[in-house]
Amino acid sequence: MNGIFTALICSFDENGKVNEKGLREIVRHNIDVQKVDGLYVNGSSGENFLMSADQKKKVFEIVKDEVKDEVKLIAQIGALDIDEAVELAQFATDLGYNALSAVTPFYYRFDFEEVKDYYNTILESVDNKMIIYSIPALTGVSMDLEQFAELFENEKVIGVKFTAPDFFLLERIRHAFPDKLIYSGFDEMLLSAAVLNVDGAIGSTFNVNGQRAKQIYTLAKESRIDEAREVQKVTNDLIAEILANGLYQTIKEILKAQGVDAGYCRKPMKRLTEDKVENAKAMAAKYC
Ligand code: NAY
Repeated sequence: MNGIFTALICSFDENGKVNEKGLREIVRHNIDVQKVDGLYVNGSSGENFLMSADQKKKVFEIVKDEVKDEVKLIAQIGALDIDEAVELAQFATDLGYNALSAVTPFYYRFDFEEVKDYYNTILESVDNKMIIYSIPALTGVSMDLEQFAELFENEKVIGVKFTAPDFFLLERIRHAFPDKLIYSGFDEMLLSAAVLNVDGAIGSTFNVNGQRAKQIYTLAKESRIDEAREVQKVTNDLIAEILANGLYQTIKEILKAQGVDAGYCRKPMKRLTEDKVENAKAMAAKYC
């Protein structure tokens, strides 16, 4: 389960329906062109929190059917409706997903006991492993070292997707839990996280920049830091342009420029203006 995992973008048609052909093409592009080690399915980048449970199931099915056993698969099943989270956990497990991940429950400012109960409830219902999905900037849920330690007491909790810029905490978790898996979640900080000896990374921009992400990760593991820094610099030039243009929409337009039917985002995410579509095409020509 080590290495570079793409936080998979999903293709939707003009009406917000899952575009199966496009989704399969995105999967193939990630495996055949970006050559990533695995896929993280129905995360933020997959617009998970904008989809119905049926749509999420459809995505899990299509991706597994396309991938078979070519790369590792992590299913993000976290949901505010805990019954839905349990149902999706069982569904993805039955399909053969290698591990589950669940975002920390958000919106209602749950206390830590409630967060812990959420993970234990999901894990009691399913025979699979769990990667905590921590993304404080979007959920408002920050956990400290002691709280991660409590979650890690459950042996089925095998690691964390750490999407935060707190490298002090990241180092403390790494030091305290050498046997848990830590995935870096901010692509623009991949080199810094790799130097701290994370086990891998999960990122949205790997849909279009996976090869460079693999280079950064591998070079850092080989202590070839000067070379890794050069690749991170080009990567961050691209990420800065993507963020300024509209994150998920731009990734989709870059894919389209390469012949991948990446479709549209679901509402209320907006469409790119023509100018921004042109910007994305220029990024594809320059970086991909
Ligand atoms: C997810 O679940 O899809 C992720 O969290 C992937 C991590 C990404 N975070 C978000 C919120 O999209 O790849 C990052 C991020 O897009 C990238 O670093 C640019 O900031």
